[in-house]
Amino acid sequence: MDSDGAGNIYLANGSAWNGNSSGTHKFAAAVPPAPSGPCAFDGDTSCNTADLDALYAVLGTDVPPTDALFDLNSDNLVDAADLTEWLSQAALINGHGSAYLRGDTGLDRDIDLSDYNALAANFDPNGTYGPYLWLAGNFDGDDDVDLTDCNSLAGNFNPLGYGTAAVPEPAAALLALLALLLASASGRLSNSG
Ligand SMILES: [Ca+2]
Ligand SMILES: [Ca+2]
Ligand SMILES: [Ca+2]
Ligand SMILES: [Ca+2]
Repeated sequence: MDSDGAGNIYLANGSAWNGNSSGTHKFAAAVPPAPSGPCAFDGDTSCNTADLDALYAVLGTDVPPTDALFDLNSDNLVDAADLTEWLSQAALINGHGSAYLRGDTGLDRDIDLSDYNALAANFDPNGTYGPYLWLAGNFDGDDDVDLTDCNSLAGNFNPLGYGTAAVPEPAAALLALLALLLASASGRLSNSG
């Protein structure tokens, strides 16, 4: 038996396995398919911020020359729309029922003080010390961490976690109840006025 550099295995003529007289049998190497999809941006199969880092490196480019792998919405551009698509597809692949949200620096399904602190530590509206990655609080893939990024985080702020099941946390349930009470109270006021 012999093998070559490509991983193919050859069974030499005359061995017990040999079924013909033409020479050698070649067993083709099983070539694993190249990883594809949103998790493969950085060359592995897990969906995490490393893929976003790779996406940011080619954001604002055309396909081709950029690899079509990054063009998740197939419009021959790699831009913010593909980032949005990644957040949706990657969350699904990781078993979540809704997309990751801008503001969640570590993709841990909450947007809390630690996310805010990451953004605050890197706040740099002119991008002087950039470019910045997703983990640093740059949620739109440009070179800065500015008010746009801050507004994304503030708008999605949810320390209890987002996209969770329908059973609300006690605190969230309390807030929802308060909102209902306020709404019905103001409804009564406007009806009586
Ligand atoms: Ca990956
Ligand atoms: Ca695209
Ligand atoms: Ca988070
Ligand atoms: Ca930004």
